[in-house]
Amino acid sequence: MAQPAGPVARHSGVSRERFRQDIYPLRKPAVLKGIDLGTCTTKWTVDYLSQTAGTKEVKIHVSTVPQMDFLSKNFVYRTLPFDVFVRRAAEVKHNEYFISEDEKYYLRSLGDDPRKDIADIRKQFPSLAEDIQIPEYFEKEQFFSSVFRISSAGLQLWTHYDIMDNFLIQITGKKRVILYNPRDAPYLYLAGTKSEVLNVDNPDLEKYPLFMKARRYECSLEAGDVLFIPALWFHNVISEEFGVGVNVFWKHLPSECYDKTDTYGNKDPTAASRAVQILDRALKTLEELPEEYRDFYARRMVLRIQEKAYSTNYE
Ligand SMILES: O=C(O)CCC(=O)C(=O)O
Repeated sequence: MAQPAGPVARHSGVSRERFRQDIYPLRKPAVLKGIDLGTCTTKWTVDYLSQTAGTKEVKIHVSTVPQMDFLSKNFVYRTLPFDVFVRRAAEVKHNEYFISEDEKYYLRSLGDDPRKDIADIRKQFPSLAEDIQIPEYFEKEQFFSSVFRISSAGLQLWTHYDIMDNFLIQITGKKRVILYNPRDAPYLYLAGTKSEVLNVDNPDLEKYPLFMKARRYECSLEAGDVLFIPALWFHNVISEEFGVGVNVFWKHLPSECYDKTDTYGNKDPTAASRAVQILDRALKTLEELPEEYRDFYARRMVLRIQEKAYSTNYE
């Protein structure tokens, strides 16, 4: 059994000004309904997408099970022309497949050279980008990336956080999104930016007993909805239908805080990475002490971190 879910606020017809003044400063997820997203909401059928974007090759995740696990890597990466990928992702059983006839597909689009280029649908998919009006509720210079998220029905993406604020714009299809407050990170059994707890609806509480302490928020996204996911909020996404999303990330910290080599937008801010390296060195230094002393000084260090670095201004 999962924790009872708290609500995610829903707002209709939110203007840029209202978002910036009333919603954004709360630093909480919110579903924005009724925003004009352009013609994509009616045009982006499977036929139109395949004909318009054509045969451009895309790297996709292919999985025999709906619950994709990044940590145990229960999926494989394959490449398909975009039109073939969209048709396959929209069907339940496949005549042509990689592993099994009911395999599931997931696209998180990338830059042309993912080591150097950032995903931007205006560059990689210009003919489709014309159809979408991205709600620019941030300054133009803050824009970081725009990413296609296209998934088979039933597919579930592991719980993770991103370091930038983002809009998950659901153009077609339905999703269920489960979110956790960044403050509940201690209960999520993290490995890097991802949680080990895959089955958030029915978690293995013997293995993950603290998971029940994580406050759960849940919302449904219908075609045309935009979910604001503030940086560091954990999210797990279940595609209830085949659907197309566009995920827009923007930098809300000064540019110099971000890792310049990060084309995905998921590397920790450079000061956080440096602090973690320093902590690792401190832990190595503590190993010079016998256990009794190591324990004593480690606890004092934890107290010092709590006193000096924890925010008091945090619900
Ligand atoms: O919609 C999805 O498939 C994943 C979305 C996501 O991870 C995000 O908005 O950061």
